[in-house]
Amino acid sequence: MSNLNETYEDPKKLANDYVHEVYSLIKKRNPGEVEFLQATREIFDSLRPVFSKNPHYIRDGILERITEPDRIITFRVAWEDDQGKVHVNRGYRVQFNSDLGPYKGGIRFHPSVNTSIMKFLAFEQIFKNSLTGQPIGAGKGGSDFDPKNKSEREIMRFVQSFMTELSKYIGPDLDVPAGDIGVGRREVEYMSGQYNRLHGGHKAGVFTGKDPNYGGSLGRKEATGYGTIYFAEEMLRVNDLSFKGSRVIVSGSGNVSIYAMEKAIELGAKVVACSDSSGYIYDENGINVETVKLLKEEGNKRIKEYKKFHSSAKYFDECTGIWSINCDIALPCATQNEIDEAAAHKLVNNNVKAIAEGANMPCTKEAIDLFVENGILFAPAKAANAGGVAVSAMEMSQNSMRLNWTFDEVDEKLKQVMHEIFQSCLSASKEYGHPGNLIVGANIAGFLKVADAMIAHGIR
Ligand code: NDP
Ligand code: 2IT
Repeated sequence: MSNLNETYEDPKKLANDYVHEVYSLIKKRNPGEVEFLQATREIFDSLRPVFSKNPHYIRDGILERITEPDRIITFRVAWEDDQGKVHVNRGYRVQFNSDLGPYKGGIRFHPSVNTSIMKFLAFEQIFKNSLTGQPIGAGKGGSDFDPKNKSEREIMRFVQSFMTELSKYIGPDLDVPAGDIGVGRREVEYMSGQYNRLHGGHKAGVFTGKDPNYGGSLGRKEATGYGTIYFAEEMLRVNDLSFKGSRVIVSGSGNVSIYAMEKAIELGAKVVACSDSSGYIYDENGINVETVKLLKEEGNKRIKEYKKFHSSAKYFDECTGIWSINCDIALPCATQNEIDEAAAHKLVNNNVKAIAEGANMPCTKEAIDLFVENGILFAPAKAANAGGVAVSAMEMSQNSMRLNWTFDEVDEKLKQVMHEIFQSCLSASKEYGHPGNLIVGANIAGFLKVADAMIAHGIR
């Protein structure tokens, strides 16, 4: 910044000018990348007090550097369907930051995938992975491939083609992918199989989220959902609340949603609704998670079919209607921007007490502002859903050590990690003048560790 010395007298103005200047710069540099700009803006807004207190970050151009990925790899993925017709999708891997360890983050297969979505997810991952306290950098990848209505063999052929290209850029000490939307254990195993085929034999620790029978960690499948509930329970506890006896709604019915529901119910909550991208089910008697697992984990079915098993359940077309249901705690666990201002108004009017983000950036800025204005407890994604990647890092450790921890050992470590993340968010929120605001706390605590590592590693 040109005026660093002149404005040093007024640290608040200096910080505001810096944030404003860099945000304008990245808006110009990343035109049309709506989700990426949304994610950066939220972080920038939180970091003002950090720059007022520590102007050396400004001199070191920390925001300009942290918002520019190390590299972005995009590639053609051609594959053949069961009828012999050739299709072309685009593959991505954003290797955003490696100051704390190898690039680490999931792979998403969804038709909406584009550069902006990949970059927002990889950018969020920098701060999330930093918060876990584990030695992992940040990345994200995926494709605009739509796994819906594809045969198992088509999915396998697509993944093999995707990995044939991506395999050149990943490895146990370089970049370690995992799952995300549309990518579960089956797809991770196909990726792993193709990687090993290309590398002349088994290489441990290239992927996480593997099958526990073949090098995966017990507890990884449950980790994101359980971790979200452990984090939310900590937040509720310090406010004299708890899951016990509360009404909960959970969007989505995939990996994160299923295990968030399971743990919330175990802690005494009643989950009354969940959804998929077509619609939602509502059951005043409480959702039966085993049925959801049967439909979604084993059956690849739509949530609509839940009604066939439970006559007390009602199905509604249009998934966003779920936010109009009366609840104490809402857990958005499906996708980005699923709670907009209108949905947030409905939740607030129904006296929601707490929100915990299982998905990545599921609430728009307007929705978050409304929750904060109304004093609703808010657990932000990069802290609340960090349990998934934290257990991924544990899977990497187990692979390196050539040994396996039990489910209970992993679950205990997950609880401890979520506790520590909660404590560091809370104490950063206090230290930087926003006591109890976990959004600010998570952004600052996640930022400080990685920013200091970047400075220690020199100007790059
Ligand atoms: P899954 O693919 O297992 O499940 C996704 C669920 O969300 C499905 O029910 C899906 O419905 C629904 N969904 C997806 N896209 C949309 C959309 N555009 N509108 C409405 N509903 C949608 O993914 P995960 O459970 O793994 O991921 C869910 C969220 O959690 C994502 O934001 C992901 O980035 C985040 N996350 C995941 C982690 C993990 O370990 N898996 C870790 C941390 C965060 P349908 O089947 O109809 O598409
Ligand atoms: O968003 C995420 O944190 C994930 N999809 C999990 C990443 C991982 O490497 O386990």
